[in-house]
Amino acid sequence: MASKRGTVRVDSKDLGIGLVGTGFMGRAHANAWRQAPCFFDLKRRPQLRCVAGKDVKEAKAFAARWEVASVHPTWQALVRDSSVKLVDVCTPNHLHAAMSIAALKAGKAVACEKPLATSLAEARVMCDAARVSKAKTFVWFNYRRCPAIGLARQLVSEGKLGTIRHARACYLQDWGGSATPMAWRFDASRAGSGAHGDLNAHLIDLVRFTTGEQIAEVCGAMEATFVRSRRDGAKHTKSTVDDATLFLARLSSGATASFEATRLATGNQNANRLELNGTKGSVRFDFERMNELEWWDDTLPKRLRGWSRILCTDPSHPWAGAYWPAAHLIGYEHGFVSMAADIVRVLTGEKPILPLADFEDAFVTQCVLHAVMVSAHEQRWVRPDSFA
Ligand code: SOE
Repeated sequence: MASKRGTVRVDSKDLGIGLVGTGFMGRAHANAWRQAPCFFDLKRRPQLRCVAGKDVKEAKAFAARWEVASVHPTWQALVRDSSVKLVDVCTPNHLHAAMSIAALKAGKAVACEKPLATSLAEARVMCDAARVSKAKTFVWFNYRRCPAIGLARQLVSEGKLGTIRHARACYLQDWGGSATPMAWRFDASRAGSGAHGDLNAHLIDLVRFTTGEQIAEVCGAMEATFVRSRRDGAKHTKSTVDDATLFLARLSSGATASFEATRLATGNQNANRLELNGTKGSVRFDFERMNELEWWDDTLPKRLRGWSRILCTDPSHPWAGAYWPAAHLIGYEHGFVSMAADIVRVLTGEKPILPLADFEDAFVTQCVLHAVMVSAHEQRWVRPDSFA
């Protein structure tokens, strides 16, 4: 039965979403839940029932702007709300575990921002809680849902690249210089790590997702902190995370891989790049040109070989058909919209367009993040699966 609370339409058949966090990701997710049923045919309509944030006034302003039906004074109250079927966790990393575990104990599905946790130990407890509750879990690795990344995965699984010999992944940003004031992302007690958990988590997930392989061993890891103190209002506060973390890896097939994550790559604003080189061809992706996938087909006669630039906006590309006519570009927010739609599909017994990461899957990525730290500190080869 549809009813109205203020100006917000609430229907009991809808899938009630409770959102925790009103920052950058809170906005990206609120937009996604609202847009998903407009673009995708879904069995149930996700409905943002309530929001909670660190500040009630801010949460009220957020609710008014994004048309969220109600505001809870605490995240605990939101988890107890019986209209909430899925708790969406978009908070700083140190809060992921407590919120997700409480929601799972209350029998709710959970969609948690990446990285899953600030440490391997925390991630393990979250995974255990998910296993016990049997509720569905999801982790917002949004870049999986770029149509170009989906196409890269399809080309690999169709054998178009042959055997993958080499993966090159880098995520280069430049917003973390000394002029950038203190924020939770620079505080190890709240973020866990810096560029490593924030950016390498995406890269590790993307290499695993597109190649279908695991990261068998890591070595040559190097982490660096260049900015040790940051302006924090009138004072200065210690910046306690890595600004850059780089490492090498071997995939389960034996292929080599390199990973670079930094927030100090001046001039590279959001260069999330992936290159896969195989025996029959290669692909290249750069998020700064997210609608494109470049493909080299090495099976063509030599005189015809060259990079082709595929505009991944055709209805035959994953998710693209839900949006605009071919060649009309999509943006950052569409990855979240497509992910919200795929989450609803899973919750209503349908298949997602391509697989989503759950806590179990994100735990595997967390093991790689952890192995890299061990490799950096002990200067040796480390197997991520030794922590599983
Ligand atoms: C900040 O570094 C950030 O917003 C990350 O937290 C996101 O995961 C990434 O997609 C963009 O950069």
